[in-house]
Amino acid sequence: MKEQLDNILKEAQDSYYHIKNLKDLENFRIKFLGRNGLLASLSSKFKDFPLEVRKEIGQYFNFVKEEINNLYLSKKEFLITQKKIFFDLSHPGEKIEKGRIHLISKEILKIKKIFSNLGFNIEEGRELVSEKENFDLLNIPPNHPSRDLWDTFWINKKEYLLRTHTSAHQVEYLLKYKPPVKFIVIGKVYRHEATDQRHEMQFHQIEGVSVGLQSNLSELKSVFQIFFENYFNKKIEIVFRNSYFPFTEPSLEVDISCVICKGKGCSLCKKSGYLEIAGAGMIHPYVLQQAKININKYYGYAFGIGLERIIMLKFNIPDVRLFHSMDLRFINQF
Ligand code: FA5
Repeated sequence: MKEQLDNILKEAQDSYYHIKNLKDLENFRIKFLGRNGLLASLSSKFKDFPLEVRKEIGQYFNFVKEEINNLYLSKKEFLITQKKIFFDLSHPGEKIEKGRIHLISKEILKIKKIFSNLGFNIEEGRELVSEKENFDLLNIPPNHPSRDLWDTFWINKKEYLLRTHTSAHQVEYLLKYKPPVKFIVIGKVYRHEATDQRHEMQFHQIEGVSVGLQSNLSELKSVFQIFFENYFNKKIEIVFRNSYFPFTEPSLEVDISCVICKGKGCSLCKKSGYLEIAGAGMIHPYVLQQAKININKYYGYAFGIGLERIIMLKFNIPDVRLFHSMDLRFINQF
């Protein structure tokens, strides 16, 4: 029996050098290690031997089996590595998983186009802004209670912060362009707040600003109407409500009918049938003055739309946290 095992091992060692590809390797495995292979057929004869002999032969059998298995594994690793390094023209191609543009980035491109057609310049601003830009210039002085509306990620002991809203760029671009002017600032904002279906710690806003001789609330309403009809590709019911922002007077909040429950009331819209998608209003004279604009001549309106909120309504997405979840089952749907 030992001699037979030696012969099998020798034969396996010789065959090892003739294995050229994965098909040869599989034949090798079947011949020596397979269920009906050479080793398996020998093991069926063990029962004919007395117990002591059987034990000794069993050990030697295991040794030979392990040697052959090691030959098999080392050749397998070699062939796989070689296959990766050398391009085999006859081998069928491997499917490569393609990346894709994230839904948010895709929608930003469409939104930029719509506002550009409406005559707005497109800006992005910076995510890191000063306290002055995010608050003071917007009529929100230190210790003013309205600062609590925006839970802030401060940097460098309150000198800089991650912008809590894109309104932080209103004065900057008004100084840059001079009226009459229309621009949007689109990008990521950050808030140190608890998350839920409608609230994330990082999300995107679209800030719109128009300053001119006749910029007024009725123009703001028609810009909203045109924007949303173009974006959703259908007529949209928009509701304007009174609100408060220190940098607009009067101030408005803008709601759209909830698509998830079709206005019936669900957990996303807090059972109201509507989802808040933007803040807006006429720019406060204090802010216009910070931008060195003659407030006896020019008026301005501004708005800040929550980007994720409108994408949720467009694509029936029930939870804002899905956008940054890195869950490919979500991302690959769009
Ligand atoms: C503002 O941030 C104001 N800067 C908007 C503004 C601009 C008012 C210009 C007047 C003039 P508010 O905090 O309400 O307002 O946020 C605006 C929109 O961002 C909300 O209507 C909502 O759609 C979205 N939003 C607010 N917080 C979150 C959040 N945590 N997660 C996702 N979206 C949010």
